[in-house]
Amino acid sequence: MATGAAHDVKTTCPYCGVGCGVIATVTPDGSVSVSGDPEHPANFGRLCSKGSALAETIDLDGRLLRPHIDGRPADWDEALDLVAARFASTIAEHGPDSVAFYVSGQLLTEDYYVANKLMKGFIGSANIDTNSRLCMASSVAGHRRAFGTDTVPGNYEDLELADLIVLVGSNLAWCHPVLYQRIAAEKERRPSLKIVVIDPRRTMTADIADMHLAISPDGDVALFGGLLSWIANTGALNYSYISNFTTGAAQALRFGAQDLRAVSRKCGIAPSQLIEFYSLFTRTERTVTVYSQGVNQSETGTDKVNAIINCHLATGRIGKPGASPFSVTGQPNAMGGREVGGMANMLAAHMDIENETHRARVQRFWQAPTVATRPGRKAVEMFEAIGQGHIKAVWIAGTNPVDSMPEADRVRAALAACPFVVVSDVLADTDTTRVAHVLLPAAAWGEKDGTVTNSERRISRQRPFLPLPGSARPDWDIMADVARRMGFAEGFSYTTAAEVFAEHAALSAFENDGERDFDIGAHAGIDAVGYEALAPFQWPQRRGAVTGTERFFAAGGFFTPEGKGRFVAPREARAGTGPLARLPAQEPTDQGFILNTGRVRDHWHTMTRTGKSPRLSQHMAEPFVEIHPDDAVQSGIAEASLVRLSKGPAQAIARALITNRQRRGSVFVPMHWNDRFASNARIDALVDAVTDPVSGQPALKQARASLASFNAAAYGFAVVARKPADIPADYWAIARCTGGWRLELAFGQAKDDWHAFALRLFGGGEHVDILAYNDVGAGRYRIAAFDGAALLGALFIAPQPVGVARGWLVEQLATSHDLQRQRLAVLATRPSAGQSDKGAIVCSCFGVGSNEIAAAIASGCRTVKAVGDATQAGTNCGSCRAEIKGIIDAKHLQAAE
Ligand SMILES: Nc1nc2c(c(=O)[nH]1)N[C@H]1C(S)=C(S)[C@@H](COP(=O)(O)OP(=O)(O)OC[C@H]3O[C@@H](n4cnc5c(=O)[nH]c(N)nc54)[C@H](O)[C@@H]3O)O[C@H]1N2
Ligand SMILES: Nc1nc2c(c(=O)[nH]1)N[C@H]1C(S)=C(S)[C@@H](COP(=O)(O)OP(=O)(O)OC[C@H]3O[C@@H](n4cnc5c(=O)[nH]c(N)nc54)[C@H](O)[C@@H]3O)O[C@H]1N2
Ligand code: SF4
Ligand SMILES: [Mo]
Repeated sequence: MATGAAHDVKTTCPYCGVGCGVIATVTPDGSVSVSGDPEHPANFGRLCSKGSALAETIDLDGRLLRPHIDGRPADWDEALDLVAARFASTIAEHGPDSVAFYVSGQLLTEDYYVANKLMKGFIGSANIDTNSRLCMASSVAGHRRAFGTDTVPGNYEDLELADLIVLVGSNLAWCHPVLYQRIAAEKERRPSLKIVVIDPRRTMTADIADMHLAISPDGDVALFGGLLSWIANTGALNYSYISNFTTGAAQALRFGAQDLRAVSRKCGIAPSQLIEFYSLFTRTERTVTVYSQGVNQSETGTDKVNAIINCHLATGRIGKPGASPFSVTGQPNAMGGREVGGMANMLAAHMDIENETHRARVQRFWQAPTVATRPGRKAVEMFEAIGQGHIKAVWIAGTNPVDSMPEADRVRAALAACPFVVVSDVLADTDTTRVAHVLLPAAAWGEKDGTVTNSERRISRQRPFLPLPGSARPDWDIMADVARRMGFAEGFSYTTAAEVFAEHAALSAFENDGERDFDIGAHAGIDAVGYEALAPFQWPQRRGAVTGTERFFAAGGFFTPEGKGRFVAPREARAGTGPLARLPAQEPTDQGFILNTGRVRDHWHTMTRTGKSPRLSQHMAEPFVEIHPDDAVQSGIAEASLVRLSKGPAQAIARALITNRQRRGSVFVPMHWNDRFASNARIDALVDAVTDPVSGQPALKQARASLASFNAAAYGFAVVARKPADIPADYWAIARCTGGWRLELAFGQAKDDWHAFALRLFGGGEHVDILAYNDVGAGRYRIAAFDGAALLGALFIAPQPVGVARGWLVEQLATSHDLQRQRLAVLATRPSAGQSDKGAIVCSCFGVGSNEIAAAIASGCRTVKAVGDATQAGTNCGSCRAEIKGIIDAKHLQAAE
């Protein structure tokens, strides 16, 4: 690496499917900083809170640096020989379908390509599935039904060109923040741009919306069926588009034909609001409908996708500037995984496993000994088959199914009982690595080299800027090495990621005369130099093409056999049971609450990376459950108390967050917390593995759970400089902060000796100075321990949820306490003169808390910009601007009352 001067490397953010360009600047002393790439067409320089904090997540703390076999370090030869031998012997004894790969939309295209080639072409099974099954499967299935292939017709630019953006089941403000910022900026520039949010919860995304439709869970098929009727009844059908380019309109329209009151009852939205939305949609030619997991993760996910696409086909609003349906991808390479056919029911390069011509073509191209002839097991079925002993060897790469799969306890038990489990990960200790026989250290973001494809089909390079640590290797390289050891040397002789990419590009163009949408033949002969320089581009980019085709289907050209786009009526209609014979999930209380799950702004999935960042860990520091105030009263749950959620034997404990942003009868729990960060918060243990019959995607948003107050005799809050080895509390949640960790605690029974508990928690040595205060009668106890001027730990115990200045206490870990007065202030949690408690962190970039924002508002700031000028909050990445606006609005409401 260059010495002397800092150098910049252009790469792509490893988090969400927006796919922002990032510039990593490496200084001669090895420190790294990141900024947005102003030239990248996804973000034009912007980054969200997670992207901005990337440099905080690349340290080697907790990294897996060597292969391990049964818990002991091993070298690569031993580990890979074992993997190859066990896979080969299992296949020899039980056939190719007795093994499986479970991979991830966070792998790079090159990794994914090699894994898929090995399983489908050389092992001869299609038992390779991916966490994209939990994420994009319904969108893929819906696209294939309507378009004949898995194509996203539009571009990000369409969001700026639209006059109406409908966001369905998408919390864009938190989950695709840079797209949200692009929309927010356009809305500010052009207030006539209308935004409608359709979500059972009033999320932060709803804060820029002109209309929020608080739909009942799974009411989407009815809502968009009703819209289709409305379009027809008000003369808004685009007859020429329908007759020239589509089929199936009549049947879909028959399904949609229902009166408004029936629709209203099914989707829980008042007729007047429906009319308002339907008229707005009908009269606005430039409409983009963006959808995400509130659509995909449902038992009716594929029908929801088609119900949305039907409305766009009916109005001819597809693939036109500012007018398209738009499924946004979650993971950085969900789209790339689809291109290589990394799912159990796909082949490669958008070819179909059921199609004999396609199979023969792929086999010929790969010169493979075999090719899988039928779809393999989809994620939920795959783990069932592992549990039943049908699959006897599994390789998991880049995903953490013990936390993220529905019925997660069964998944854990299945893996624990499986004869041979291989896990490739970047971390040594996750809930999934704990059940592995062989652990393989993978190269992480910043170290690995390859490509990813974002939501608008744009392929960008991830480039390394850090050396490979320990003996870590890139995923494609590990997979290819195992393939060679299994006797498939000729198909897997790659020495660089560029070679893999060149082959993938060549396959996309192989015998493709326009029959297949995915074609990047322009890059088929790419060499190392070209690959290094590869600038972001959109597919398709056929051989000889200079730029990609920007949009699909404005003038037909679908990939179905008849070349037409298909309207698809939902399955109730197809089954002849009439419109929505089965009602969508309503809110009955006898079966418990509807358990809706999803994401928070500053955490990523199972927190393996964002959990390392003090900045990102302050926004939401523990698992929570959002409950409507009336439901809280009925269930006897008080604000900030703890709630026990249960479903059968599975339980989780989370903090009550009582809010009228939540619907009655539904609760929302984030998916992120797990055994590494909380005592009892793996929410997927409570989620049933109910799947959409077409896509196999689990209904992760419509589980059920019962709620009860968790009766704690004592609550605690602590800050500690060193991470405790164990935390003997009935409830705990731990979060990183600058200088240490913060902990929330609760106990079914108060302890007799809090002092001993505290010292165990702090890991205190002999020369520790202790200040303590004990009010036995009131059940209050406080202790602070200092090692010289450094705070080693402080613990606060109370019979109710502890009310202390958390933000201020956290800062004390990084503060010097030379004077007794300063130490006493910690014990009293009383900021001394000139200091104050920031409150809960809202702006993670500048560490600005809610109290500081409230103070700015009290001193006269009336707009997000004014608060930003006064406090800096919201002036870097902008991810918190919706929350700042929320605080301003709430203060105004208070003032008006
Ligand atoms: N901060 C952050 N960003 C992320 C991720 C992350 O972990 N953290 N993960 C990335 C990934 S992989 C993904 S897939 C995306 C997901 O991005 P999103 O889909 O935007 O996120 P979710 O929070 O899973 O769910 C979106 C919304 O669906 C709503 N919903 C639930 N049920 C229904 C319903 O029946 N109908 C409708 N219309 N809405 C419903 C929920 O209330 C929720 O607000 O985010 C990506 N971005
Ligand atoms: N209840 C509920 N469950 C859900 C969801 C929900 O909304 N609700 N959402 C679902 C969705 S959409 C998704 S996408 C999944 C996500 O769920 P997971 O994929 O299980 O979550 P991650 O935490 O992203 O797991 C990624 C793992 O890969 C490791 N890793 C990171 N980089 C690399 C690499 O380069 N190579 C290798 N080999 N490993 C790497 C990380 O350390 C981590 O252990 O969760 C699903 N589960
Ligand atoms: S929006 Fe944020 S998380 Fe998503 S790619 Fe951009 S910087 Fe990364
Ligand atoms: Mo996802």
